[in-house]
This record gives sequence, C-alpha cells and structure tokens, in this order.
Amino acid sequence: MSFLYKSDPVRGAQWAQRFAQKAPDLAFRIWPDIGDPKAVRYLAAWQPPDDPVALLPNLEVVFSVGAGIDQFDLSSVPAHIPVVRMIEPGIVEGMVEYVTQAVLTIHRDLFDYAAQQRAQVWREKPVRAAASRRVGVLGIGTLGQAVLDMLRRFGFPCAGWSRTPRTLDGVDCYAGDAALDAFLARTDILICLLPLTGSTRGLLGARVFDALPAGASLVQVGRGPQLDAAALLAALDSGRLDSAILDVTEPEPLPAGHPFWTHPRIRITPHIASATRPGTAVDAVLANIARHRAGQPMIGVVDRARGY
Ligand code: NDP
Ligand code: OXD
Repeated sequence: MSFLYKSDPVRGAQWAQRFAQKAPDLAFRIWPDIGDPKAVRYLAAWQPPDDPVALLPNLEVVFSVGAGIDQFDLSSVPAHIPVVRMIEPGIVEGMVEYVTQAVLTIHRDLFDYAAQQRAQVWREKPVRAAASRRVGVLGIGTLGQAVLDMLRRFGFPCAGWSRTPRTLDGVDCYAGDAALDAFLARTDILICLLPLTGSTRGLLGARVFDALPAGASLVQVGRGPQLDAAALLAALDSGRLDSAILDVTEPEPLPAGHPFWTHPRIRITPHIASATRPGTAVDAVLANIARHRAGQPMIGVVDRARGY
C-alpha cells in the first residue's frame, strides 16, 4: 500500500522523512516515481494528474497540499473519492502572522511613512487607537477565525462575513449576500480570506469598494481572480480606498510592468502569506488516514456542491 505525493519535490523530501518516522508501513512515493499504480491508495497533490483513477485504480482519498482547492478539477475525481483540503496548525500560524503585520502596517500608517522616507521627510502623524479602526474579514472559516482571534486582542472592533450564519466570541458576524453591505459599511480594513468559487470570483470590485467607508484599505490573501484589478486601481487613484496589501494576484506571477508593481499605495508579496508546513501537515494527513481506515469522517472534506 502506498501514498503518492505530487507537488514541490523539496517539500516532498520533508514529507518523506516525516512519513518514514510516523508511518513506516505506508510506502511514500514522490511523483513521477509512482511505483506500482495499483498500490497507491492515497494521493496528496497541489494539482492531481488529469485522470487520477485511470492512472491509480485503487485510489481511496485525494488530499490537497493547500488549504484552497480551486486549482483542482474536481470533476476529474469521481464522487466516491473524497477530496480533503489542508487544515493544519502551521498554515494557520503563518496566515495569522501575515494578516496581523498587514493590518498593523495599515493601522500604523506605514504606507505614508514609506512615502515620507522616499521624500526624506520627518513628520509625525497622530496615532489612532485600535478601538477606532474597524476590521472586517470576508470568510470566517479556519483561517478567518484564527486571524480575528488575534486581531481582536489588539482592540480592533472585529466583524466577519460568511455564507452561513456563525457565532464567534467578540466578533460581529454577518452572513449571506443580503448582509454584505452592512458588513462593508462598518469596515475600515477589509481582509479577504474567501475560497475562490463561482460566487467569490470578481467579488472585490467597484460594488464592494463603494460600499466601504471612504479611505478604507484592503488586505487580499484569498485568490487573485477574486479581485478586479482595474476597479482597485480606480478606487485607489480616486482616494476612495487608501491602500491595498496583495499577496495573491491574477495571473501569478504578476507580470513585469503590471501597474500594481509600482503603485505607491499597493504592497505586493508573491503568494507567501502562508504555506503548509511539512511536519504538521503530515501529522494532519496521517490523522485523517487513521480516521478513514476506522470508518470515521475525515477533517476538511471538500463539499463539491458548494465548491470549497
Ligand atoms: P474555509 O473553507 O475554512 O473557510 C471559508 C470561509 O469562506 C467560510 O467562512 C465560508 O462560509 C466563507 N465563504 C465561502 N463562500 C462564501 C460566499 N459565497 N459568501 C460568503 N462567505 C463565503 O477556508 P480557509 O479559511 O481554510 O481558507 C480560506 C482561503 O484562504 C483558501 O480557500 C485559500 O483561497 C486562501 N489561502 C491563501 C493562502 C495564501 O498564502 N495567500 C494560504 C492558504 C489559504 P461558511 O462558514 O458559511 O462555510
Ligand atoms: C493554500 C495556499 O491554499 O498556499 O494553501 O494558497
């Protein structure tokens, strides 16, 4: 019986080490060295092969090596094979760090100070209390909840938006399209932690920007196609929005010459907000395999109907 890994080979070598320690009975293979295809019961991939079951006839579970699964063609994985996304403490920790630094960058006026530094200007701005800066997170799943849990400790008034109603300690929760405008109207720093689906593609556009208070900012850590680039540039240039910190873009890599690179109110990072950490990721995958073998529900099974 074997486990096939199909993603970055450097990380794959780290997965292999962890598997050797924790699950020596399960042969670990790194794509394209698949060994006997009939022996492969589990596949972990960023992108599965085109027709995984034709290649691996005894496949039982497909694991995504990332939290998002929009890069998967779910129709190529038969319905009886569960697709499981990555839920593990390492990816949560990285996202909490990234979003916290982004919110504090905006809150403590570091875009303005960067401009002042370029102009060699030494001038203080009044410091606003966190209690006066309202933070709102689109998507309050695994990552959104962890981010809010950290941000509320700074004293930011916190809100979150989800598809289905949720209750979170210290967070004003809004749900569904009908509540979006009310959520946006009370949000000074908007953080996007939504999965990419048919409903979230292009969501970050003029309609959303116009519903935010004037001078609001955006932190985009979801997926590039959720953002309408022209609408963002227009909103920044008109002063409707103050600034944006973008970790994901469309396309990736962001091409040379794209206006985002040089815009003074945009900060770009190359999709590094967070990544699965091999040690904790392997532990999470092995725990799910144990559940699967025991006939128990696995954690993070993708609901194909809703698309995440
Ligand atoms: P979850 O599935 O745990 O949470 C998704 C949240 O989004 C849920 O609250 C869900 O609502 C909400 N949601 C989905 N669709 C809608 C909609 N149409 N309207 C309103 N709310 C909606 O995902 P994670 O928190 O684990 O991850 C979120 C995303 O973060 C990933 O899909 C990925 O795109 C991105 N990501 C980015 C990384 C980076 O480095 N930039 C790293 C890791 C992830 P409900 O609660 O009702 O289900
Ligand atoms: C993920 C990512 O979805 O790294 O895990 O973007």
